[in-house]
Amino acid sequence: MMTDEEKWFFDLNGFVVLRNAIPGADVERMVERALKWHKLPDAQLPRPVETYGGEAKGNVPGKMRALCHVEYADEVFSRTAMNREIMRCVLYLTDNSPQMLMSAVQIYPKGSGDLGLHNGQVGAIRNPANDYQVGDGRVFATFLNAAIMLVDHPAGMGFCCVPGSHKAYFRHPPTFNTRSGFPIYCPPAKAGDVILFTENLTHGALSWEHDAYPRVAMFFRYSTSYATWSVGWNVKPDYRHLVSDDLAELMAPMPFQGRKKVVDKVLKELAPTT
Ligand SMILES: O=C(O)CCC(=O)C(=O)O
Repeated sequence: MMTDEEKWFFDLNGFVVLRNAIPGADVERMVERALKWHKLPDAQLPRPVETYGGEAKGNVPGKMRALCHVEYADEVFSRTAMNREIMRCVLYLTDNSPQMLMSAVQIYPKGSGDLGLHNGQVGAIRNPANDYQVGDGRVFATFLNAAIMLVDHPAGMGFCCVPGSHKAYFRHPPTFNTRSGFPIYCPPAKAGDVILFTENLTHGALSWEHDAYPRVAMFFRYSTSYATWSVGWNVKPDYRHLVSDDLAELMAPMPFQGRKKVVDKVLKELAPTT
């Protein structure tokens, strides 16, 4: 379900760019929702949407604001969480055991500042909840982030990473940062492109400095179904009726044995003749 070229690129770099994966009308709708909600304090947001980290810490003028749980508040987000291009890769990389962990639409005003480098493999022992393995012609990753660019990104702004750091052994020097130049890399991206990366990749973001529009990007995080991330990030019982049965199942944890019905359904859609 990933092409040989995608597997090669993902293994080498820790990310792959799925060009033009999101329909234009959905991109426009997500931007419209994000900018509308961003004008509001948390108390006026459609429940259960809320600012990541709480309003006091996460809604600071001039800084990036992440609005979470948006898949409950508008169908465009729940549809995109199960976008077939994203699912094609997430199912493959999790060995058909996915769990949608968390959503956030993020708004970055001009001058938002850099988002510091985080994650990256260090040493030989790997955390199974954020693992990366390759062997037997396969690639396996247990924690993935689908970063959907909702506006065109000029060179040198937005998502950046250290390609290959998902397989690093040494921690980068303490002085190394987003402004260190090579090997920092900022993949060029247009609205509708998805940068799908393993969370084991060292990544961050370069300050948004565009005059014409703020940066808007949507992040969906997926793990294996048998992992957990943080308490309280599974399907919200009070809002369960706002998402489809398929998405609710994708969001639910599931033990190591067995396979989610939604996985069989998506696999069938992806390869209807098998
Ligand atoms: O802004 C980006 O492109 C990266 C965001 C990120 O790394 C995060 O939210 O953890």
